[in-house]
Amino acid sequence: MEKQRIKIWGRKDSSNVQKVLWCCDELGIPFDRIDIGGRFGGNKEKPYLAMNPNGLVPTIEDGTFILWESNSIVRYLVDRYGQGKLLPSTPEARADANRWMDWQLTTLGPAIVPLFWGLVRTPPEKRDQAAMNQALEKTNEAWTMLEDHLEKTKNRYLAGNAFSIGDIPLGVWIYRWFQLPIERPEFPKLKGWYDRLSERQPYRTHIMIPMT
Ligand SMILES: N[C@@H](CCC(=O)N[C@@H](CS)C(=O)NCC(=O)O)C(=O)O
Repeated sequence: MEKQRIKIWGRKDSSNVQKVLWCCDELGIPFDRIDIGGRFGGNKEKPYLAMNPNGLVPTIEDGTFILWESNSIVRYLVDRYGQGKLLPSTPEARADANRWMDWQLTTLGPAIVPLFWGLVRTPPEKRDQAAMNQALEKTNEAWTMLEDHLEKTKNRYLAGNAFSIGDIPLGVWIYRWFQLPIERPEFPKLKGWYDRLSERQPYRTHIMIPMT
């Protein structure tokens, strides 16, 4: 499938936009990105809502095709342009990759986002310490599950020994986790996985940027 330029709507410091940017770079998909959301605004205005009724970023336009929901976008890009790249080769490993993508949305995300907001986007005097303690506990529990998975399987990446689509949503958050000014338990397997991701240029370009 020939790669045409796609349009990505969303600010580059959004974790969900970053998944899409990282994926595009891994697959060599050319794109134009438009700043929207956060301090740029625009995402609650009619023209944007007509594309994405959630009023959240990211949204992509690929020709006449419009899509929102970051993990669905990543799956679409791999399906359309990946030619097998980033997709594990067996149904079991593909299911594993999908499972960790879903788990980021259902479990790790809801645990870590309040912690991130408290520490990075809220001035110290306005922080809800009790809520942050609870978020830290839940986040530690979630990462422990992933640490155990890597320990048990001896996988180098989340869905096998090759980097795949399954690494993208959680890979965005492992960088943020290691940057947060907190005391962290020892997670040697997660650290090894994070170090491997850090060797990838697209990861360094789109994910390892200052947190704002
Ligand atoms: N489930 C959605 C969540 C999207 C989302 O929450 N985006 C955040 C940024 S990470 C957003 O648009 N926040 C409002 C804003 O940036 O103005 C997805 O994965 O795409």
